[in-house]
Amino acid sequence: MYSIKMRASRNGKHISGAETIVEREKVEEYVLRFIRRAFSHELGTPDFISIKIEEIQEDIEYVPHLPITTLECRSKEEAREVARDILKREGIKEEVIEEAFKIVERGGMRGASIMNLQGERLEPDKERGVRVKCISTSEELREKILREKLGTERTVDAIGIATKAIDLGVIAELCISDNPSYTTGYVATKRGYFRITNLKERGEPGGRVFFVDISREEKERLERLIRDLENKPYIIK
Ligand code: PML
Repeated sequence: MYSIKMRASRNGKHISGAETIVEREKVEEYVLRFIRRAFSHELGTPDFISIKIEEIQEDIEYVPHLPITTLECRSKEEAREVARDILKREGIKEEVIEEAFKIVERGGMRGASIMNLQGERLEPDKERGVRVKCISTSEELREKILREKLGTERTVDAIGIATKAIDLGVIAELCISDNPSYTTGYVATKRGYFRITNLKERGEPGGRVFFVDISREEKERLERLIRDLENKPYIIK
């Protein structure tokens, strides 16, 4: 199996990224798909595209996807209330949730913030955050999501990230797209992947926060989690 990673930027500013894990026969097809994706992003036309192809040496984890539910909300206020309720059910306190909303509202991070149940940010690089990599949504799951209208192409990527993070012990994820016109976000927990419409207004920034039960002192646990989020290969079925 091969990992393919794409990132595109303009004047050094990130525009889009994508990755997958595929069999040798699918490599060319995905490289083409990723190049097309890089050139059709609403944030602009890239002046730099990097494509990295690597053979995967480690064992791959095959994990079933979190069940997908869409919760239709009429306003950002209603959507945020829905998100809060799901997070509170996992034992995350109101004030910690508000800290997480501040991070996504500020935007500008390429990766995720990692926040513990005390509301402390644990990611070593607060500008960049932690990038969940080495992950692929199976072709069957992609087709099912699109055919049954469970979500969009963005859901296909995000369900991979969310399922991997929860499988690695993350309690919950809050995600709002950094794509200006994509206002559907989600909260993921072990109970499922809850798409929430209107989680932001058009044009607002976005970001990701992983909630974890790890204290500041547990450095080894944190390092292991970050290493696995970044490098452990997963295929989501
Ligand atoms: C992003 O990567 O832009 C975030 C994706 C959010 C997907 C929400 C959905 O399932 O529609």
